[in-house]
Amino acid sequence: MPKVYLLDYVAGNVRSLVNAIEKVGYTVEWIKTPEDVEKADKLILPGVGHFGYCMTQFSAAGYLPAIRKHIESGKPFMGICVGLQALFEGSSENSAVPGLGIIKGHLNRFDDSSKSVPHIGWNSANPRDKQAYDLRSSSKYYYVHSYKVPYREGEFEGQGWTVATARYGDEEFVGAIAKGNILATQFHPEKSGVAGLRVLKAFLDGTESKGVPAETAAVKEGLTRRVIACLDVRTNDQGDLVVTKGDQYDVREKTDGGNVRNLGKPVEMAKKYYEQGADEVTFLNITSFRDCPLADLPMLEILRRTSETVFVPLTIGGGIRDTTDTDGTKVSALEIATMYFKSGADKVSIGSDAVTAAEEYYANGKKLFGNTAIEQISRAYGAQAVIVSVDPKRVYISKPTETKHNTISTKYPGPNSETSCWYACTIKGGRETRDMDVVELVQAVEAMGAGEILLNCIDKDGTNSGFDLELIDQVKSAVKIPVVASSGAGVPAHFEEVFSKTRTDAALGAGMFHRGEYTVKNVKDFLAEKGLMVRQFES
Ligand code: 1PR
Repeated sequence: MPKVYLLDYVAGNVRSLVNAIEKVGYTVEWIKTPEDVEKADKLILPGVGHFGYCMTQFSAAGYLPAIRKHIESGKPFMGICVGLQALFEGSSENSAVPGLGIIKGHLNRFDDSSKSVPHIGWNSANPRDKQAYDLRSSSKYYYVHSYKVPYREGEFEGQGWTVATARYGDEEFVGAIAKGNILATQFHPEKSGVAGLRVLKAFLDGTESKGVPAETAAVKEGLTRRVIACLDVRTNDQGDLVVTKGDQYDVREKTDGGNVRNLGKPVEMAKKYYEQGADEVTFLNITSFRDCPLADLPMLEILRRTSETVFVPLTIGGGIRDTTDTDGTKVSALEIATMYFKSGADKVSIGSDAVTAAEEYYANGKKLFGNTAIEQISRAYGAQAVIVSVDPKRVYISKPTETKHNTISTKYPGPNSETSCWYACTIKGGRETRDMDVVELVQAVEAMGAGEILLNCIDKDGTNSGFDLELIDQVKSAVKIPVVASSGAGVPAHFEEVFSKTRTDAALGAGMFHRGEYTVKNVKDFLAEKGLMVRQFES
């Protein structure tokens, strides 16, 4: 198989990029020193995280002259995400550190006054005047970033570049840019399903579609409504790893001897949801692994196998905290997250440990410690790689002054006709309730560097009665980072309701998909019928 060279400098999920490259018929050779760059015919520079950190790493390791020489020699070069950003002159993410300056222009941060930042999800890469590398205006691609290259008509075209654009709110930015031997994408082709694999293949095969005019069809640019399939995974009483699903977190059958509900096999189900058009797949390991040697963590194998066939972002949650291995060795949350990233995860989700960290944050007068799992993983892999999974439940009160917590007035009165409530955070899968409300938690974890909130709701979980819109409204107004609404989806109309009535950034379903009542495609078709923009699966 022909080879492509990848620069091995990043902490990040390069596993999915390797899988994607192999899927389109190439093998990967790692570049470990600047001298290795000369060996490369085709070179890919992947990148996640912080612009300043990446550029400083390249520079300190002596890569910048070698990369520049490779590009100037006319050999094929592809930059992905921060790999695109590196080609520009600089970024306001760290103005002190220069970029390669191969393209004239600077990056700046998305305006977060009216939308969530980071920009996470599926958006266009719409070729403006010329086609390039099989980028299609009808396709959607997966983005995750806070800084962007603003697009101004003609600016880059004037320098001889071909540009494909996307729009987030009222900001138009560069999604991909190409000239001669160079292709750079702000989106992740390795996480963009078939559309992304096509772009990767066109680059590797050298089919850049020079000069062919772009399709003229009108394109609706913008972030699509993100639909996520979630698989709660645990070992059942027979010792098999199964996908399960609870009712308000109780995963045991009411009959059948109270066995753990077995709804199928994790890898197969993840693939099925990918092919139905799921925009992301989330695995939550709801069984503690305390008694299992870390090297044998069952989710590692599930991620390895899933990432070979599922080319959308994968999240893994459960047990991500500092811990002690069965042989007594201390293992940090960062090391556990690293094992997951190396096995194919793109994001990790932290539950119980986030609540403990938030309690310490407030006890410390809202000062950051710097060493919590969230901070460590966010520093090493970027905020976009850290999700905090919240498991709140309603606490009714007769009047708001009765509590110090952030309350809401509710349309759904409590057992004693109470019209006020607050949402208490829980840990250990809802088994223990803490004296912390959901607003306090999400604001603390945002300050620590979490990139997204997975907002479950114990009262709604498994009820098929729709999302808790009041909870979602309260959390959305408390943070700038994206929020994924979870718990309660029973029919496609519940997704339409949560997208139209709240400002949620994504919505997640579990039981309705696992029980085969609806497919992800049913949900997307319904949203499309109602005029909401979605990405459909491309085969
Ligand atoms: O605390 O960091 O070890 O993480 C444990 C993780 O496992 C947390 O993310 C926690 O939410 C999850 N978890 C723990 N116990 C359960 C359980 O169900 N017994 N599952 C559990 C949480 C909730 C959702 C579910 C939605 C949608 N699952 O993810 O998928 O509620 O369901 P629906 O659409 O069927 O209503 P840590």
